[in-house]
Amino acid sequence: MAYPTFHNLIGGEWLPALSGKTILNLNPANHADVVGAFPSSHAEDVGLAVAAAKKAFAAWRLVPAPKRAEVLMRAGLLLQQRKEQYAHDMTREMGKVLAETRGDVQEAIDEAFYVAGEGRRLFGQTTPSELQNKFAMSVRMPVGVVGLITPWNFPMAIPSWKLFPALVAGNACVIKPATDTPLSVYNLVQALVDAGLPPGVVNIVSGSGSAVGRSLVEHPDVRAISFTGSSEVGSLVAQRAAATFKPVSLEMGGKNAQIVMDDANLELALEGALWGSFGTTGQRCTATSRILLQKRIAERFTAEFVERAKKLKVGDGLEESVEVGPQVNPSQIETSTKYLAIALAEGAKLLAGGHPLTEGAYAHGTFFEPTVLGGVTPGMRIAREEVFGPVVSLIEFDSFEEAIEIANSIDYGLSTALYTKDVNRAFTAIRDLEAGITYINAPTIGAEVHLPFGGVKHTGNGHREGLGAIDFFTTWKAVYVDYSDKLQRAQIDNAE
Ligand code: UN1
Repeated sequence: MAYPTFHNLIGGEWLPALSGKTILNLNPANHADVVGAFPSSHAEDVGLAVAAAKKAFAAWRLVPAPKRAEVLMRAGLLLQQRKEQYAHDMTREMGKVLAETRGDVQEAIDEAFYVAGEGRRLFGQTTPSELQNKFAMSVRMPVGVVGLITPWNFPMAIPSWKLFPALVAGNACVIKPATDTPLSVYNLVQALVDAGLPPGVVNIVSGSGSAVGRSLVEHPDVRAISFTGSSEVGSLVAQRAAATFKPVSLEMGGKNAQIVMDDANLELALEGALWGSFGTTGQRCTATSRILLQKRIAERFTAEFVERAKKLKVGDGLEESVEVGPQVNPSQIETSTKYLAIALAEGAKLLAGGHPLTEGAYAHGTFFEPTVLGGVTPGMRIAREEVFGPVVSLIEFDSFEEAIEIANSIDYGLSTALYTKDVNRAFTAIRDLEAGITYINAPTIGAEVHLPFGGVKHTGNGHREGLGAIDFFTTWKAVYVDYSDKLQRAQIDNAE
């Protein structure tokens, strides 16, 4: 079957990788469907892109921020017009169902409109000087050329969380899309280009993490790196970036718990658990992967949850009736399979699913049954390590305090959810859950773009996307204007 070939975007020109090599982007629901061939780039391509970005930065940083914001606003409007096409492209390359890929494009639209408003804020502070006739203020400056390394699970939304704030702040970008889902980044950047973004302000270099990602992280002219991916790779990114003192924003794994108290609205908790666990085929950093059940309702909840999980329709995300799409690639299936074996060996009980689907309509894709494990205890690896697939563990507890302790007993701290009608417990959980995000009576997924997104412990390194991204993509400058017409020595001339 014929398929299109895509090039890198460098300085406004579409160029093949210098290696001449490409990587095929396959539809995970049907590997015979090739979405396209994308460049397999290396350090030399990154070098060209960084040089182009550096050149473009010189002019872009001088464009008034409200004007920069207008480009984002126009890009958001174009994304609205193209939403259906881009969602379709995304389902083809990533697998998640159309309702969700529409949501992913919508999140990029939301981000464009949210961040466009920032063009007329980018607030600094004014503050009194300790000296007479002296004015003191702080202003935000762009960082320079920034490197963006983005994941496959939110192929457009997460790139938009990085690109748009970086751009409104006046930075130039080199983005490396995930090798599984580059087309959505091309679509996002195409909207920016069509909205009037000057050449070189955003450059795309496609290829592997070990070649392109690493070169970006190590390049001396790249001033900051924003990365979303696994904690394992994030740690390497941070270590390598340290050599050139680059600030790094890391958004990584999760092992997110939904706690269900015995006073909860059980129907609501069931719907939330099902959506949180199996939405995006469990491939969200915020996916529910532990459901903590208070003993009195555990049996009832488990029976109903298992029944509903078994009924979920798995298939090609392009079919509107499908509820759970494929996993993105064979290696994700291997991870799900591996963790299932580990869990069973540790004594967990398989209550639903548990197998890759390989027959009939599933034969050419990477499908895994929605899987529920019971009898899981907090010390088991399945209760502590990220699977990033449709595999969820049920853990029982006695008291609220025990639930909080179990929820906090892991290395990750991204998202948490509590289902209860008890307002005192809700606020106690908000205070005590060690996580960047806490939901009350809502699932662990569903973050909105204008709130801070990120986590604690091994989930991140303290930065936040959404509200917080501008902090990462700007650097503070302190400005003193002395209008006294004489030398005023701080800490000396004004000391009594
Ligand atoms: C992710 O979990 O990988 O919060 C990103 C959500 C989405 C973004 C999720 N808005 O569910």
